Amino acid sequence: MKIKKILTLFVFTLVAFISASTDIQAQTVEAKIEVKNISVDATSEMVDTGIVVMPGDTVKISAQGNTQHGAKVNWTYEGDTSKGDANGNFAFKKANQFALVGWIGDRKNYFQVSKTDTYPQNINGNLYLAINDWSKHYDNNVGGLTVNVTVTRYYEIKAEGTDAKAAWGNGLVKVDKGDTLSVFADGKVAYWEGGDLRDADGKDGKMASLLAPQINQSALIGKVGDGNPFKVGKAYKQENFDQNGWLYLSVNDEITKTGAFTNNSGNLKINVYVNRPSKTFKNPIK
Ligand SMILES: [Ca+2]
Ligand SMILES: [Ca+2]
Repeated sequence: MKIKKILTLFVFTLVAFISASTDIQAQTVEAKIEVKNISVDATSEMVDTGIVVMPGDTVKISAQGNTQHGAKVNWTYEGDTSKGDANGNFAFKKANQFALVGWIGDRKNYFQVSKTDTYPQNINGNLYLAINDWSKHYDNNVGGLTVNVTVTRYYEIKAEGTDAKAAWGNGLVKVDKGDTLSVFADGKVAYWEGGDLRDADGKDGKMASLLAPQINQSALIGKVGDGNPFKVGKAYKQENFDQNGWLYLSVNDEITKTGAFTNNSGNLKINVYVNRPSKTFKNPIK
């Protein structure tokens, strides 16, 4: 009872703090980045999910499908839970045999997906996945898992001076050729503290000084790698993506005007969905 009270107070204080800071400090973003249909082939010793996990992120992983390792016995992402840690010759000794494991950046910080609620915090790195088997004995494996990863992140869109790179911020997710990318944005953007709040579709009017001069002002904009910026607005969808690269999102403010990217306010809630195309596993289960 007491703990619940303290927790409620803590959450309330946190919410109050977040809403106070969104009103006065900067353009804040709550982004949910979901990558669906990641193929973890049982023969792969390492699969890069195309997501960089940042300190403070919340990570959720779910998996479907089966794998076989020698015998015609199907294992889910939980692996063989009837035994303890795999040990012996297994690639990931402190995880169940044939279980899905993941790691952020350094492989030595691996975790078993089905046994992990809280992922390593304060680590910055690519999220990798693999299925636990004997090291260097992956070729004979059959089947694979289809994995969804969701990362929730709070950050600010902010840049000092005329730093366009900072205005675009960190890459949110790696988009590959053939992916379907959808982005939905709720919330408001203001060009300065206390300025008019506009939705992610922005306001009419283009200016040479904008981060994306060909797109209307204060709109939510995106780019993939070094590609041309495109308007995201409140809703964006592109099927069968035609380029590879990191997805960046920003608001279309005047980057050639020093200070323009430090004084914004408002709060955007952005949902990014990357749907990978279905793949056939190297050795399908017969
Ligand atoms: Ca094997
Ligand atoms: Ca501004």
